[in-house]
Amino acid sequence: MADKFSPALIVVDLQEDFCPPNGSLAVPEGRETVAVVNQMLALPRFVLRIATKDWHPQDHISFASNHPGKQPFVDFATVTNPLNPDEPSYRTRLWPDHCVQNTPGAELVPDLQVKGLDKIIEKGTNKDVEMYSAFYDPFTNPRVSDSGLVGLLKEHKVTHVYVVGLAADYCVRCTALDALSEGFETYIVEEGTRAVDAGAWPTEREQLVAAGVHIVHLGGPEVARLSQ
Ligand code: VGL
Ligand code: ZN
Repeated sequence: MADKFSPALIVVDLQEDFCPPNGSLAVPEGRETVAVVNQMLALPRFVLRIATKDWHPQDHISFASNHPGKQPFVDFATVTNPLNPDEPSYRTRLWPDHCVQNTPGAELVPDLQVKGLDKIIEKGTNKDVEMYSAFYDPFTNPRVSDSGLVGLLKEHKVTHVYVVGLAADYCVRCTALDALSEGFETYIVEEGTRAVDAGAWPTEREQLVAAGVHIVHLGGPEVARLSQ
C-alpha cells in the first residue's frame, strides 16, 4: 500500500499586530508571507486548513506593561504553572501589548483568504501562561491549556502538518516542534514565514532541522505533492 499522505495546513498568527507597518509587534517583512499563505491555502490536497490567532487578555503575563519597570523585547519574566507551583518555572521574553482580544491588532490580516479556512483556533487566552504553540502551553504537570488541535488533526487522520505564518522563531517554531512530538511529519514552508530576530533564524532553523522538522520551499517536491 502506498504511504498515507493526509496533510493539514496550519497558518500561525497572521494578525495585524505581527505585521508592518502598524503592528505593535511587527515582524520584519511579516506581511510578505500573506501571498504565499494564500497560495498554500489554495492547494487542493489539504484535508484541513486551520488558522490560529494569538488572543490575549489585556493582563497577559507576556506583556511588559504588566510587569512594572520591565521593557518589551529586552526583559524576561518568570512563569510558574498556575496549577502546580512545584513544576519548574521558566523565563519568558516580554513583549509590547499585542493581539489583545477583540482589538483591531488581533484581527487576521485582511488579505488572508479566510474562506479557505476550516477552523480558527484562539490561543494565549489564559493570562497566567505563555502559549506560543498552536497545540498547548509548555507545562506538562499538568498541562494548563490545550487548544484541541491534536484532537482535531487525529479526528481527520492527518499524517503530515505544514506550518506557515508568524513568527518563525516563536509560534511557528513551537507549533512545528509540538506537531513533531505528536507524531506528524512536520514541514515549515520557509517563504511563508518570517522571524522576529532574522539574524538568529539560521541557527534556530538548523536546530529545527536537527530535531526532525523539514524546512521546505515553494518549488520543492514536498509542496508539489500538495497539488496532486
Ligand atoms: C508570537 C511573540 C508573542 C508569535 C506571539 O506569534 O510568534 N510571538 N506572541
Ligand atoms: Zn503573544
